[in-house]
Amino acid sequence: MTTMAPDTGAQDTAGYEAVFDAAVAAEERIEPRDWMPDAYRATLVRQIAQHAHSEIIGMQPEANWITRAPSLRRKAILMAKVQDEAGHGLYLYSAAETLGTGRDELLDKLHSGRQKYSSIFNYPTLTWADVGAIGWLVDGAAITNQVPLCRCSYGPYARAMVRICKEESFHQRQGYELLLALSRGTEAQHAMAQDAVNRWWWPSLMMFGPPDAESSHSAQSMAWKIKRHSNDELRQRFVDICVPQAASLGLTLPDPDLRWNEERGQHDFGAIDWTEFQEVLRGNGPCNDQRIGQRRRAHEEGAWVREAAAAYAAKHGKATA
Ligand code: FAQ
Repeated sequence: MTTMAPDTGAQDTAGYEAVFDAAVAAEERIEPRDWMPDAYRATLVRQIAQHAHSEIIGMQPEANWITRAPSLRRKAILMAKVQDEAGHGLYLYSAAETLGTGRDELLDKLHSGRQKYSSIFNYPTLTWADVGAIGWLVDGAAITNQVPLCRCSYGPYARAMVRICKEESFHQRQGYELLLALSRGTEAQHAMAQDAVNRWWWPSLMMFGPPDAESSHSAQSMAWKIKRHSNDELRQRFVDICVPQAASLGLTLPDPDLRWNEERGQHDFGAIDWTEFQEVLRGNGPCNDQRIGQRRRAHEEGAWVREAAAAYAAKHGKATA
C-alpha cells in the first residue's frame, strides 16, 4: 500500500479510513507507516504478542527433554527446534514493535498475566514420546493456523509468517518421524507413543480457540483480513489432515465419535471440553504456574545480558559519532 500521512489525531480521519478500507478490500498490504484504525493496531498487537509469547513459553515443554534425548541425532534436532521457536518469538516481537509497542512492555504484560499465551503450553511433557506428539500435533496445528496468516493484511506479520511456517513444517515432520520410529519399535515404545497422542490430541484441538459462536474477535479480524478462516474451519481442516496421518503412524486418535461424514466430505468429531480450555486460560492448567515462573526467572537472570548489550550499543554509538 502507498504510504499515507500519519494520523495526527487532530484531523478528520474519514478520508484515511476510506483509503485503508479500500487497500484491505484490494488485498494490498498495510505497512507500519500507513494510517490504520486504532482498533486494527490494537488487535494486531494483541494477537502478535500472544503469538510471540507462545513461541517463547513453548520452548519450555520440549527443552525439558534436551538432556534426556535418546541419541545425539535426536538431541541435535531437538536443540535446533527449540532454538527455532526462540527465533520465531523474536521475529514476532519485532513485528509488534513496528506497531509502536516495545518488547519490554509486552514482556511485562506477559509476566504480570495481562497478556495470554497459547493454552497448549500448560500441559506437561511426561515421556520422550511427548516430543514427537508436540511436533506432529502442536506444530501441525500451528501450521494449519499460520499458513493463512501468511496472507494477513499487515505486511510485517504476514512476512514473518512465511519463514516461521517453513520452519514449523520441518518441526512437524521431525515429530511425525519420531512417533513413527516409536510406533514401529517395541511394544512399550508403541504404547508410549499412543499414550502421548492420547494426552495431546484434545489440547491441540483447543489451540484453534473457542468455537466460532463464542469467538469475540473473529468477525472483526476476518473483516480486516488479519484472520482468513474461522477457528472452527481451521480446527476441522486439522482433524481431516490428522486422521490419515494417524493411520499411517499406526496410532489411533482418542475420540470414539471420530468418523468420516460422506455428506459433509469431512470428519465428524466428538465434543471438546471447553470447561478445561477456560480453566487453562484462567491459569488453572497443570503447568501454568511452572511455565510463567520459569519465564520470569529466565528474564531476571538474563538482565545482565540486556544491560551488557545496551552498554555495548551506547559505547559503539559514541565511538561512531
Ligand atoms: N490459548 O476471539 P478469539 C505455536 C483467547 S504458536 C490461549 O477466537 P482470536 C508454535 C484469545 O486470545 C501457538 N488463549 O481470539 C510452537 C482471546 O482472548 P483476549 C500460538 C486463546 O485472537 C509449536 C479469547 O481467547 N499461535 O504453537 C486461545 O481471534 C511448538 C477469544 O478468542 C498463535 O498465536 C488459546 N489456544 O483467535 C511453539 C497464532 N485461543 O485476547 C513451540 C496466532 C483463543 O480477548 C512449540 N493467533 N484464545 O483476552 C491466532 O491465530 C488467534 O489469536 C487465535 C485466537 C486463533 C489463537
